[in-house]
Amino acid sequence: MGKNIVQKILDDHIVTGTAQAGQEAGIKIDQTLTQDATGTMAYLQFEALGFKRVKTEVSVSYVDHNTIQEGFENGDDHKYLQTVAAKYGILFSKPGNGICHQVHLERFGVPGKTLLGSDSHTPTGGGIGMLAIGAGGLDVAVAMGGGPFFLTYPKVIKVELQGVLRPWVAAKDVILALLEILSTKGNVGCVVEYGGKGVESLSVPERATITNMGAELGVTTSVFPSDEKTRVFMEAQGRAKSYRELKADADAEYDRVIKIDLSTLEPRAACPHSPGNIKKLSELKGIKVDQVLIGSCTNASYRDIMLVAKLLKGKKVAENLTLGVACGSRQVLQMVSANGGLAHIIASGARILESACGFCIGNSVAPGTDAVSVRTSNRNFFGRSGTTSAQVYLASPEVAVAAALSGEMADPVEYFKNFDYPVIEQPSQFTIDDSMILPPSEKPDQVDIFRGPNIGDPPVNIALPELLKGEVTVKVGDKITTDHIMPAGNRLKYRSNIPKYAEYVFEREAPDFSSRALQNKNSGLYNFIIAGDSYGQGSSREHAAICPMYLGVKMVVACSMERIHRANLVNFGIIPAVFESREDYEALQKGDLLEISDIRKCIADGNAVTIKRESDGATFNLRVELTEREKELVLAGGLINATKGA
Ligand code: MIC
Ligand code: SF4
Repeated sequence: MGKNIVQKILDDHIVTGTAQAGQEAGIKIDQTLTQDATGTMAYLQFEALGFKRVKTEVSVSYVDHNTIQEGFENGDDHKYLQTVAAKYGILFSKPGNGICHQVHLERFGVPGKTLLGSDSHTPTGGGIGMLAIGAGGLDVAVAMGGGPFFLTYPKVIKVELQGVLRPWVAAKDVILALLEILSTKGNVGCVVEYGGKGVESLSVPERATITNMGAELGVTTSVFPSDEKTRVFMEAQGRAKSYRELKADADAEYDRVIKIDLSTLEPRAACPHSPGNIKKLSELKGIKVDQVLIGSCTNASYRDIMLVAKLLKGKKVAENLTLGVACGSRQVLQMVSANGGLAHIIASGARILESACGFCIGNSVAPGTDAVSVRTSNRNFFGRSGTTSAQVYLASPEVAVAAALSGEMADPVEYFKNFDYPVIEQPSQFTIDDSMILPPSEKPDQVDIFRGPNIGDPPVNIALPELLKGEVTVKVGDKITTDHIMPAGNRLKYRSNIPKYAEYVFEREAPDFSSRALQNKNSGLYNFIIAGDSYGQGSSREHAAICPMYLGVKMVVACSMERIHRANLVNFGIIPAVFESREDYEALQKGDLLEISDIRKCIADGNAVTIKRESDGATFNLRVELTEREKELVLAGGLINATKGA
């Protein structure tokens, strides 16, 4: 039987485990990327694990998230990251060089290779035919040290693309259409592989928009074939030598096939407050818009920004609204400034924002009270923009410009009907200037690592006790994202200071959580988090596990859980348990005192776990499905303890 692309790459990289869907497999990682908001902790862990040099083919440390730098903390983190990179053999992409995923695609992505990144949108690399996976920083630290990355050998969903997109319908509409079909939950353990004739019409940056936002499906990653379009892109990036063709065998099999006819798609938007809440623009037109933001790792390629420039040329942004534009990388910014595109954007009345994450993570340009914001980014979780009452819609650059010019939601097909759709040709040669990517030091022994006062040691956990007794310190609903658990925005600067950052766990959901949990911890009780379906959606931030661990959380019990967050919990010694029935979830309440008398034995034996509620003696059955490797981590109190033999 032939192989699909996912199987080909995985089978080339598997070093341990079983190549069978649902089983755990360990794979070799060729490349890693980190960004500054997750990277500081990842490198602190790399150091704590005692590694002396990265063993990957390429490891890059990007600075793109915390670039507002209110106070000394982020600047210090950047310096720490730069010195660590110089010492341990890592390339360092300076702030201003662009967003990690965009820069990595341009300068480092190689078809057929594996990429592990401490950011959930690492699957952007699937646009160039990589198997690119997002993970917690600790998993990336292990991979940098040469250890395997463990994942569930996936089921593969083929998305068969037919036809060609109509003018004004964009790559973003393809992924929004897929989100409409698959939704944001229930896809754990799957990879999406694109195929079909329709693939040929999509450029690498368009494919990358699709694989980037595939993260919102909750799949492990998404991947496109590597073909002539890939070759042309790599050649234009001066990297033709790294190109290789990659396609599925004709008789490859898939677990599911979904067909999308590109020529029938209409412009869409994800409505507040979920990337899965999709509506067609025809249903949204007329909604007044206060803010339009174009940028992020999803839609800020040369193609996207040039399209925006051409659409804005000679026009003015509507009076009632603010438009902000951020190029995804310095390469894009250099090119659109050299060819005059930037001048049209400036002349239209747009604000030019830094080539960084910026607005996407809510650390700048927060909308006003009740404001409607249309963005080309990938997440519109409640409060993520920095304003809880804001209504954030996610859409293509085409939709964003139609809104910016008209002042309201407008279907670009209709709005631009008297305008020729600008075809943006891929340049035969992109501007190549890697001067903001610093190579590691040639004299690593002489590099002193800089540590500012905000940088603490990674917190130490204790091994799992035999008697687990504690309080339900918080009970949350369905689809709780890591943005709900561990807010980013203006709290981001505390990423390297766990005791301080831990004060903000569930800041909006349960403002008393942190103090209550700490009080329990100090009086010898543990904390339980009770949650509904799809707990831990969204980002890879391991702080959503580290900070609860620091506060004495030993178990999360949810109706279901997302992949990266579940792995992060295990890495930090928190048991990821699942309710046998939804009624049990309904029955447990905040404040309940719970007890498991023989938890170590249950975990070690792989038995079902039963919790007893102290007040009435009621019992609740839980499933704790852990591999032998994961059991060891949970029993030891996390990966660092297990590695050090604690
Ligand atoms: C995000 O888009 O949510 C982030 C910020 O990039 C996160 C990483 C982080 O929290 O630092 C992600 O996607 O993993
Ligand atoms: Fe940055 Fe936003 Fe992309 Fe996350 S989703 S990497 S915050 S641009």
